[in-house]
Amino acid sequence: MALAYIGLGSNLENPVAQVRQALDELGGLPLSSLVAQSSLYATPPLGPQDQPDFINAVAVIKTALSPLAMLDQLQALEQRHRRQRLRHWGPRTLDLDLLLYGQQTIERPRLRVPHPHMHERAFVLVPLAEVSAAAAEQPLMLHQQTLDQWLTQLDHSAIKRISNAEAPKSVTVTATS
Ligand code: PH2
Ligand code: MG
Ligand code: MG
Repeated sequence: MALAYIGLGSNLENPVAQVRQALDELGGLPLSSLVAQSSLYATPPLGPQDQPDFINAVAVIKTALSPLAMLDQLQALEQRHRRQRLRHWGPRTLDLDLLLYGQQTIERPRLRVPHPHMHERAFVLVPLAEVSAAAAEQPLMLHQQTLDQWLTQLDHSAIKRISNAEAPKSVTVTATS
């Protein structure tokens, strides 16, 4: 089993609902369970500015899926949210990025892990910092710096938390009498 960190983003067709639903769906992936989910954040668009703000979040999943099998699942989920690839960095109903997979470094045509731009993006690192404290035993390192060090170098003043982190819905606690 490995811990996989997934970045979620949406800025079309009720983004808050898209992200909430995707968090639930991630918990239902085969051979996987949702370990933690961040708050939802409203974030100004990176890239073309003539598009709505994004809702971003990060989920942590414990999984026995391989990285490429996980990528297949994420892309199938994007399709179920009627994701279309129209414009580079343009608006989308749902974007699911495999940010980290255990300690692995993956350089494949289809998949690069750690996600090559994550350390430059406050809309990824702010929610990631929230969940990594809960999920990881040691501080996360990216390119020889901790997450906190990267965060101090980024402007995250425009990143607004809009809802609190919730316990994963897939984890149900049953009271026994
Ligand atoms: N995703 C993009 C392009 N721009 N901007 C924000 N704020 N959040 C995103 O998730 C995002 C973006 C392409 O994946
Ligand atoms: Mg993305
Ligand atoms: Mg993507």
